[in-house]
Amino acid sequence: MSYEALSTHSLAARLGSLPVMTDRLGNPSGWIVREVGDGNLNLVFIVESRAGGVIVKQALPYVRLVGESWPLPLRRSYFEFNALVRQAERDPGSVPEIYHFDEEQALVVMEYLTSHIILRQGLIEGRRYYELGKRLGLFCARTLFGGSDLSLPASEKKSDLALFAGNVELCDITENLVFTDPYYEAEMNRHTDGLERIVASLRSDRALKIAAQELKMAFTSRGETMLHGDLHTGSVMVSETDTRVIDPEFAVYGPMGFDIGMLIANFLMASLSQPGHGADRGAYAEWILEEAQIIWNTFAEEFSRLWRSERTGILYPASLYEDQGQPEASETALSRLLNAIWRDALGFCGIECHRRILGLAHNADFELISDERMRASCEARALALGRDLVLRRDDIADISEVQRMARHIATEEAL
Ligand code: SR1
Ligand code: MG
Repeated sequence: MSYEALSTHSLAARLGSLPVMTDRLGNPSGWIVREVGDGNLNLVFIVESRAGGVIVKQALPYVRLVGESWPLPLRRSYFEFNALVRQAERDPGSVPEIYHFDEEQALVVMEYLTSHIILRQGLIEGRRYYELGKRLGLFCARTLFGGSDLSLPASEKKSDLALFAGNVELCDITENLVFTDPYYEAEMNRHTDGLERIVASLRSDRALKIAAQELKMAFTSRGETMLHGDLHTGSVMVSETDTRVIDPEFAVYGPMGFDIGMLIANFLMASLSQPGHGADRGAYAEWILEEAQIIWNTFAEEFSRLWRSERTGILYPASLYEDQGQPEASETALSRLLNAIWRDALGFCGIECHRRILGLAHNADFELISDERMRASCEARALALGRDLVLRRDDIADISEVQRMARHIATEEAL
């Protein structure tokens, strides 16, 4: 059967003969099907029975957020499936278990995380999660190291670079929506009333627009590792004790700092949005900043551990350093690489703050603030922080300095 989008009515009949479904759910007559997709692109079904539950995620041939006027290839589910398989290998337990992939129907059947919710929702509700920053820092280190020439045999890295280079249309979304559209009056952009003066100032900021394109060039041309490609707090599911990363359909080879910069940006925005969710959220906003610090510090620690113990790829071979009795040279090389990732991450972090406020795809962290003046005020702070992060990325020493910058801006009236 050629591709056809599933519906709550058709799903049991269409998937009812798949052993991966019946083994877990029993007879299709007992299945209860709900469509719960709240992302920008796909259909997501929860299928449950007395015996258990699974998630069925299916790509639509267009951008769900916009409609059929914006076609999008189904093969993004192929890239998502391939990325999930690799992430599971490189960081076991970090992603949902995959039960089945159907390329023609662009669907993946995977583990239903019954006690998890989307992290962004939890952060809006003011909830704290056990070892959140640590788990995400580990994921970034293990997947970014594991997909690179520091770890993979050269032939495997090159074939994966080629495989994910086919994810052209999703890259095109990032290239336009993240790096370019926020910085001019692109058709699909929108922003909160009250930000006009700041928006005009950012869009006429020559240094910022040059930096944004420098970062875009890094994204398009530096195939250093397999990226998740869309690592924000809506791509993370959490329970009280567990953290999983989902939705790597934007996976592509790119610069190591991209995922971690995007992720930290979403923590900074979550923190700066807290005044809009309650006058008593000061301590909670600080907790989010602490978790952002843990993300980076855990990333750097785990990346260093992998460098020292699992550096099996073609880059920085031990034959040049440790085997020559020069372990300190290896440490210097590691430190220089972490510094370069840090600077890139700061740049991507700042750009992400801008695009979520000025572009098409906004964050619920801000969107759910109903008082427009309050929303504009929180967003203005994130825009100012984003600009500083991009333009001062070569001078910001460490994540503690980013925390200080965020704390300071949270006390300012940026509107
Ligand atoms: C048209 S898609 C808009 C955004 O949604 C996805 O989650 C990505 O972040 C993309 O940029
Ligand atoms: Mg997504």
